[in-house]
Amino acid sequence: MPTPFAAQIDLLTGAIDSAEQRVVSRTLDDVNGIFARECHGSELVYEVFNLDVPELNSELQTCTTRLHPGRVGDEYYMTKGHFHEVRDRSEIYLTTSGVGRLLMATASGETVVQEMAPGTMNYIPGGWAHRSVNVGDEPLVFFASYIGDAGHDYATIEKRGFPVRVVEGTDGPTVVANPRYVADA
Ligand code: S6P
Ligand code: ZN
Repeated sequence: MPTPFAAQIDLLTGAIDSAEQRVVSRTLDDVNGIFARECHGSELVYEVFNLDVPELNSELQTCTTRLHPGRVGDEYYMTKGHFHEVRDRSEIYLTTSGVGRLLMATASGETVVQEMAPGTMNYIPGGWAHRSVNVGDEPLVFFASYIGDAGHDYATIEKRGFPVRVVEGTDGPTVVANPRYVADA
């Protein structure tokens, strides 16, 4: 059981001033396969700063994500996206810097796309896969908190993709159907 703790979060960068954190960095090589086009290289796409707590449903995991600006073809940089391993575990996001879109989809393909901007809180109910997309020119930074035993299922999204993609259109970010999406059998 953790004891009470506090941490300072830099709202512009997502950096957390704690020694007790686990940092996950994803490069273009790491996210190859999530975009319509292939991508390769050591350029950073995003980083996640995790303040780990025990993986119990009585605890709350807390972390920040810094998603860099950029595109692969006409698709904006985005996270891998996942369902929670324990499907009914919910999560909240609070954007602190930058602009983005939050894609959410159920296993049956129901899809919701929400805006992410400083001060926006997005509630992700259990059972909804989630992926964030940076549609701006600055890093998209958000704070997330989720039920401690949620875990992450990346394999389902790797196999099926998301029902929609966010591409740069003539009028800015545009949500389009993903022709490669594989619906639940
Ligand atoms: C964790 C939460 C976020 C993501 C992070 C990176 O449940 O949803 O902290 O882990 O934004 O995305 P992904 O899909 O690579 O984990
Ligand atoms: Zn999550």
